[in-house]
Amino acid sequence: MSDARPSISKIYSGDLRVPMREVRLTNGESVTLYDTSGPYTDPAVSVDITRGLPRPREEWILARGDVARYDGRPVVPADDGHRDPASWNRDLRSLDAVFTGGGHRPLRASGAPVTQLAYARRGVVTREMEFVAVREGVSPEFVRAEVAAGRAIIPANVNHPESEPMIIGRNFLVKINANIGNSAVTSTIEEEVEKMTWAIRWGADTVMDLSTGRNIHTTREWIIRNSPVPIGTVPLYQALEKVGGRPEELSWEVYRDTLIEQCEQGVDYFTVHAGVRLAHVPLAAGRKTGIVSRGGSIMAAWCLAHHRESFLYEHFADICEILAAYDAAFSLGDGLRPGSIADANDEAQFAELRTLGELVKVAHAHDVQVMVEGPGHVPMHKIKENVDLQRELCDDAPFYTLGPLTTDVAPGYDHITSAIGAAMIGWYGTAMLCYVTPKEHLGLPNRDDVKTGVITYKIAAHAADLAKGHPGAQAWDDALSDARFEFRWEDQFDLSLDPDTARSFHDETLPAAPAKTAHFCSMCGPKFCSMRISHDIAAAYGGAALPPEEVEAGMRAKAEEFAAGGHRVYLPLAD
Ligand code: IRN
Ligand code: FE2
Repeated sequence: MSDARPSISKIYSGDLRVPMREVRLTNGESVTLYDTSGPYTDPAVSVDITRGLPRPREEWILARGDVARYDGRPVVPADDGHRDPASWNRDLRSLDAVFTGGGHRPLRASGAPVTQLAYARRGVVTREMEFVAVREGVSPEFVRAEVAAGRAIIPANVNHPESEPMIIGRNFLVKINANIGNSAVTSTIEEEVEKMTWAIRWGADTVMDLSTGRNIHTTREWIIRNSPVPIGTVPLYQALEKVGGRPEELSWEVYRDTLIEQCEQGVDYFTVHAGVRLAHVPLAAGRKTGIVSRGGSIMAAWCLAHHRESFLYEHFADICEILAAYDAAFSLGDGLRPGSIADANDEAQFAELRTLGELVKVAHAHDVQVMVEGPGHVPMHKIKENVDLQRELCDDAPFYTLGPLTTDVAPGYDHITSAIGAAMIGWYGTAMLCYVTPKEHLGLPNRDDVKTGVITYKIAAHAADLAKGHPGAQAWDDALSDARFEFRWEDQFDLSLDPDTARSFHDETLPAAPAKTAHFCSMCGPKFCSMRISHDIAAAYGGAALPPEEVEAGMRAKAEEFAAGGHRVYLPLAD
């Protein structure tokens, strides 16, 4: 994105300094767009990723007077490689650059829950709610009421003061999440931070760090300290690392400690696969593609190995108490989501959804914010049922889906097979869409894949916003359409989701500067540009509305002209 161009700049609205992207058009007008990119696109701020971002929320959090700082880290089990400070230092020494922004001393509730849900229910409009209201163009009271009703969540851990609050709910703009994370075939920590900043500059509203393997704690520390968007994780992945990758070795204690560790770091929301109950596992046995969720298969393996009910399910209330103390939100995992068109909407999937509905009520009873994850692979005609059922069973808690992919036959293009489903499910009311990149099912996404995934999902989310009639959504389209119709090429590029690509495609065939003001493009050429012809017609009639008789006479004359020309729509090029 050419943020250096004077036509696109970062602005801040009001006392809370809500960031926005302003596009100044060549006709003197300007358009303000939602901006997720953080301080990275503000030329006035220089970010040193080894120190972390400024902390705009810190003051708000402390002013509420209901959290306390730990004096040093409270629980560091000696047998835990990932939590032993000595091993962190070992990790740090292995890096090229050392993270100096550490010394982050975690906050925790000193009494009652410190969640946005708890405040909203007490009638308190928090700074976070005010911030979100400005971003979304709605009243703070509307935000509070939606959060209080459990219809929307503001993922905002008290230990992530670097974040710029955002809201996830069916009555707000549809959001998108980008997954990043290293794996055994690993990338460096700096590369992971870079993937996060890259994803948000193209519009990711949240980022999930799905790292496994080495340096998992340190990687996450770097990502959170440098992220202006909420960060989500799946704590089960790190817990599994701690027990050497053997699911049957997992225990509630290891999981609990991992959860606390991540709450202290500032993770804003957690995928918790508590809906995979022992009794659900056999339901997936007859499926075409079994259990495709990583977390789901880990929990299924644990349940079968011990022949016991899931410890996540049994300890769900304990998990709620932990999350309530930091205001981390739930993203209830869909461990039994269908992994193929054949398995969509089957009994395993919906049995899990019924359990998730139960768990939503438990979370709400603890004042913990909660959203619910959804599929997966679902053909178009089976999508709506998913949303209707989720809404009914989960008390309107926000739905957050992975696509869904609407067909299985296009590996290499699953950002597209899934964006079709994402646009539909977003239209039906899904609040957040988890992106799918072209590498889905094939490999780890690289930088280009991340960008393609984000842009593809911004398209799906915005298409849904338009269809839902979100106030303000269409203004962006109108501005771009006007620019297109009036041949303001630079404005068209600047207003697009991916200005760089739009500009470079145009340059491929018409690189000369004058082409940026030309009244045609290379697609139809000067003679056949429908937009230019429309202008000519308007100009021929003086550009003003004519009386009906004159219009009719004009039409007749044009018809005769057309007949005299031999009824040909496409004229051969004369030159
Ligand atoms: C989103 C909706 N359904 C699943 N997701 C995402 O899948 C979730 O947010 C997380 O990023 C990832 C978890 O994958 P597994 O462990 O369920 O495969
Ligand atoms: Fe899949």
